[in-house]
Amino acid sequence: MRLSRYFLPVLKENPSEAQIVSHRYMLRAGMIKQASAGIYSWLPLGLKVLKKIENIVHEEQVRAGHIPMLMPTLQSADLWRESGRYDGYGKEMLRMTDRHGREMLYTPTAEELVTDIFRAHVSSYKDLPLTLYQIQWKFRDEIRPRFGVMRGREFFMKDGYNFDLTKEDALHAYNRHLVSYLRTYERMGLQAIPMRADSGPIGGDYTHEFLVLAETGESEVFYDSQVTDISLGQREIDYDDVAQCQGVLEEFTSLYARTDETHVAAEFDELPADRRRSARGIEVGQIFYFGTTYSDKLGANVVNDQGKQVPVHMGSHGIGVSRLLGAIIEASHDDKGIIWPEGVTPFHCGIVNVRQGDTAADAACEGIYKALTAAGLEPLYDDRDERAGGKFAGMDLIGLPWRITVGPRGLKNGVVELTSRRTGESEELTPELAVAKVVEIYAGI
Ligand code: 5CA
Repeated sequence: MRLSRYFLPVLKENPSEAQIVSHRYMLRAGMIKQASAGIYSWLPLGLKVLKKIENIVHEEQVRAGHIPMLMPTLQSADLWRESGRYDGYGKEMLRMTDRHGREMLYTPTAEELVTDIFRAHVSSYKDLPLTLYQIQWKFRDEIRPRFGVMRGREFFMKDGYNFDLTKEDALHAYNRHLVSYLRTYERMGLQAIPMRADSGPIGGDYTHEFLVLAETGESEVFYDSQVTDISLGQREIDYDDVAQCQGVLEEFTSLYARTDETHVAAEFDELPADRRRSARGIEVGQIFYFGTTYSDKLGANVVNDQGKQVPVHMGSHGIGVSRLLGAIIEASHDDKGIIWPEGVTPFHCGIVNVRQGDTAADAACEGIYKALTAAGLEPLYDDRDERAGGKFAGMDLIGLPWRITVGPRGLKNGVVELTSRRTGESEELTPELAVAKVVEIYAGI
């Protein structure tokens, strides 16, 4: 993309409504624009990152054997009356009436809708296990929407639902989700710690929240410092291997890590003092096993191998896809702007022409642009007739992890500069080598 032809409405001043850094940078970098309280338009740069995150979530869900589908944003109230949640959900639910007087609602979560699909089409244990998921807009009329996409009213969420014959099978689905979520967050450059949590209005005995540590997080968390030393890394996971998934769950959840809702001070105090940590965190996902709560209410049964009708065991599992943009920025920025991890960056590499109009500089930039594009990467070429200082500040703000700087002085010696946004370190290389290096960096991502 050439910046002269793109739509990147960067703000020079700090917007006064933004209280935390991720909100400030998302507005300043022209990623989002508030449409009304807690509701945002996704401008081109914001949409690019949202899609990258969505794509990682899809890939990891499909890898775990889960099946994507799409349900509507509007639902009929009838199903929610059947499950008994219509009145209980309270004011967070946005309710409306259609022209025929039928009560409708904007989906805050889809346990009822997916169970209705299940009961219409599945009747035998032979069709299990089954996990369906979607990545779809949700609406919750939060009393205090704030911090930009962190606590929106309209937000993009991955919600998955497993249907299993037995509790054991459903707990394997729970473990599979835990493992796939760990992989998902790690691919985004995030450490998200599973913590024992409260099940809230979804209900159920088993639930973990995934928290990214950040001072601006809304949740208070308590943990053993050793949990921050564990990562999934490159290990091979076989999602059908019950023991392996259970092993990963135990590895990641045996040490003390809880949100304030389930915190037990007496237990925490038994840890050696130097390992006790209390901090704040951003909840980027939650998994639940709730047994037959919904299948009992909505009559989602299958015939088992004895020919008997039994209710299916279920769980639901969510990832805050739009919230993740905020969480990543909170975890990865400096005072100049965002620093995108390579896995989610909107463009792979910036190209800054410090002397637009100089024949040699223009030609070198074109060559680099074409070579990166031909290698399957997306560069952002700042080809505007602007001062170099302004171009650098803009690139730093939008946070592309790599920048190639091209100017007549370097070109006289046959070199351009390759700079890492994270370390600020630069290297002088020939244009060909700079391209090769960027291509190599992204080869493994
Ligand atoms: N039905 C379950 C799982 S599918 C569910 O709704 N879980 S949830 O309430 O925990 O939401 C899943 C994730 O969505 C949360 O972990 C959080 O990351 C994200 N989320 C929830 N509310 C908001 C909000 N108001 N703004 C942005 N993201 C949100």
